[in-house]
Amino acid sequence: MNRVYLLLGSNLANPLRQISSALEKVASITKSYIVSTSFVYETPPYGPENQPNFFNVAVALDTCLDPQSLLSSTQCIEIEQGRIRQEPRWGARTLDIDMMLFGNITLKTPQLTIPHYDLHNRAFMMIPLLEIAPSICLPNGQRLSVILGTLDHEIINNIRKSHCI
Ligand code: PH2
Ligand code: MG
Ligand code: MG
Repeated sequence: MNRVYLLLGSNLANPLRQISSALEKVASITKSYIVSTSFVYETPPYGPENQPNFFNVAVALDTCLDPQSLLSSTQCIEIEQGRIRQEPRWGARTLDIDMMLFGNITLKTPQLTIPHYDLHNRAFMMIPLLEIAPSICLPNGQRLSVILGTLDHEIINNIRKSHCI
């Protein structure tokens, strides 16, 4: 059993509804149990700015699946909720489910990089994650709260707790 931290994101087609529907589906992934979920945060788009704000939520999931099997499950949920794969990089989407951390595993395959390759630059990932796991460390031992502290304060201040799940 591993504890996985997912980040759900949406900025199209009623994002809050997308998130709550996705949470129900994540809760029903085989051999996996939701341990906790963060508030929903409203976050300015990282990357291209000409798109709506995102809504993001972190989920702690205990799973007996391996990373590739869990990825297949989360990709099915993305597709069920209208995700189109050819969309522009970092562009608007109905639903994105990213694996931020998977136990203490590090992994680099063409399909999957764990920890998430850009976690250390993304306040919209670290802030919800630290809400549910305040002392979480990367597999190399670095504390995430310390990494977040190195980011620009303006970026951090623009991330707002938005809704309770
Ligand atoms: N996801 C992206 C690109 N940019 N920005 C925010 N604020 N939140 C996201 O989830 C997000 C993003 C690509 O997956
Ligand atoms: Mg993403
Ligand atoms: Mg993704």
